[in-house]
Amino acid sequence: MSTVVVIGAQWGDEGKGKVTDFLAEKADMVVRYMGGNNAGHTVVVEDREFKLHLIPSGILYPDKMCVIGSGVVIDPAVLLQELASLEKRGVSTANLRISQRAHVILPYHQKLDQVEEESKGSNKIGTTCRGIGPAYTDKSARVGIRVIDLLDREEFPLLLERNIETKNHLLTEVYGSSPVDYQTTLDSFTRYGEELRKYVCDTSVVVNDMIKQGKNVLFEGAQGTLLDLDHGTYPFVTSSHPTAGAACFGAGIGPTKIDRVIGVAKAYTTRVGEGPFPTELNDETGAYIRKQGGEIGTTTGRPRRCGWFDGVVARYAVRINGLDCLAITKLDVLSGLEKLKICTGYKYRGEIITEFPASLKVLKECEPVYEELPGWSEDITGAGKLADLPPQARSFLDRISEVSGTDIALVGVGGRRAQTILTE
Ligand code: 2SA
Ligand code: GDP
Ligand code: MG
Repeated sequence: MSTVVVIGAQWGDEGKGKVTDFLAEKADMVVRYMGGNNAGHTVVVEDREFKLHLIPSGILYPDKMCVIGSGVVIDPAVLLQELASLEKRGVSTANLRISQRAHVILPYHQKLDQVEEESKGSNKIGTTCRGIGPAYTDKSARVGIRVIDLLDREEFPLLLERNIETKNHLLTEVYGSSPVDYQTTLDSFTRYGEELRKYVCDTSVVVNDMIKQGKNVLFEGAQGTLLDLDHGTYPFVTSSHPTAGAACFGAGIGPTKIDRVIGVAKAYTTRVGEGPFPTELNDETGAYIRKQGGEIGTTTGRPRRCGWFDGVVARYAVRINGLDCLAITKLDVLSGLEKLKICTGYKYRGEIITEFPASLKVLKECEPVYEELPGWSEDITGAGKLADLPPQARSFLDRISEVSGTDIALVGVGGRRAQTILTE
């Protein structure tokens, strides 16, 4: 296995948590390298469901090292809650390491996320309102507060004071909202820092040491390729990089250290939040998929928009991430549909487009070109190998592989660890 990056090949929620958990059995370390508690990764172990936001999915195994890298933005209150809730359920968090260089989400980030969204009206992004965008904005503007600063009793009050002054000006004068209180924030965040101190270190050293020793390291992506700040449906994206390249800078390793990249995609497509979605189904079939697939946001509880598998998106994800293969999840959700569709291209002003367009104006005019395939009615949630699947399901997978231009290494037929088919 060696070093493997697991990324979302669509708009997030492809089942990265489940796939990471499945692969983690053979891993020595699992690293989260990007995003924050906007992410919601669901892992089902036997009958117990875990919804992880910041902590890598490997934490559910007692012997795996888990790392939150420098590319992640951390809301310490949420992280402490997640740690406490895992401990309460008997999951040890002793193997967690947190990067000194990760940036901290402060209460003004969360407030700014909310008021900025409100001020956009119908142009809102549909963010998770967790302060992710404003925290990454501060990081880029070089005024962010890092975990190492949070732990510095002299530095933290000064940085906080400087930031709170400008953020409160924005909050009150520009957005007409209420300010954030300096002393309350200082007290609570100093306490959070002390509680987290034992986990904090230079995680790049830890990850590189593991790789040097020839150990198996998994890099768990967050969100999806089409939400990437550079390559997604900008501006309807997150403020970080869900694509594979980010595993390098978000974990502090070089590109030469990555052996394999796996893209996770559903057998259909979902999106949560605003923004273009060419294969969206605003009909009974979309509602059927939402219901069968339990397509509700893991973090915010918002209903997810549902549509057919989009081959243009898949090919784009293969290219942008250099995917070696795909893991196709939630095939079981399509059982019972008489006809299935796969989008093979977009029709734009009479011409067929096969590459994902950058312009949202063009995208808006694109009509998906569909290929129709027969569905199956059998329950496939007990299938343990490809041969157990109905021939229609196997043909559907074959076509997804052809249209995407890559192999399928894993197929998900249910939310549990065991409901995973290895194709080789
Ligand atoms: P943000 O909060 O600034 O990152 O939002 C910007 C856009 O990114 C989308 N986004 C997501 N899309 C899918 N899943 C995500 N995680 C949660 C989940 C979402 C939830 O696992 O279900 O619970 O609503 C996630 N996080 C961010 C977001 O919808 C915006 O379109
Ligand atoms: P992530 O953000 O990519 O980790 O995905 P989420 O956890 O937000 O959403 C995926 C949902 O699908 C979770 O509820 C998973 O338990 C579930 N899931 C993952 N793989 C499968 C599968 O193959 N079949 C079914 N029915 N559910 C799955
Ligand atoms: Mg999710």
